[in-house]
Amino acid sequence: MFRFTLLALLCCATSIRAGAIKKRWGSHSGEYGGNGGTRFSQSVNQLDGPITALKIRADSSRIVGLQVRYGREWSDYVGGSSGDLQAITLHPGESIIHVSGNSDSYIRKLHFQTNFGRHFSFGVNIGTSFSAQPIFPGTVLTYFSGRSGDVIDAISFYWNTRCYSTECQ
Ligand code: MMA
Repeated sequence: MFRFTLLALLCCATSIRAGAIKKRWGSHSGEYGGNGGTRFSQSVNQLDGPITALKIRADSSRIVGLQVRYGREWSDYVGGSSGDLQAITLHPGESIIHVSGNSDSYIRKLHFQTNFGRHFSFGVNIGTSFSAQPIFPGTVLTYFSGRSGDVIDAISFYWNTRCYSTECQ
């Protein structure tokens, strides 16, 4: 009986601690944009590693599409085919720490800032501006979700510690 109680205590103490650790680092910004399109989430992609590159498609008025590389693996492309595609490759150890932009019923502009002081901007100043950053110091952009159809209708940003394993650069 004593052994059982001890085991139960150990189990619960551990899970409470694990819960607290998770809560301390993860935060979420958004969703920005409208209700059109269908929902996408790259939450599973974060298991491939930290964000290492982005491809963004934009036309004269909207952010049209998005593809993200997690570690060495590209996510599915979401969005449409109009406009021009541009790519950003992050340096080893570089992460996105702030995203600002503009939105209304669509995502009009995305501006990424990294912990290496680099800035990348896509799209135009139509709609209302937003500013998204993590709550917890030292955490970074770990994945995107949102809504897409012919363009990116809406977007959310998830922030957490850069790496889940010690092997990660
Ligand atoms: C499609 C459809 C809409 C979405 C737009 C823009 C043309 O319509 O998916 O629901 O709002 O694309 O992405």
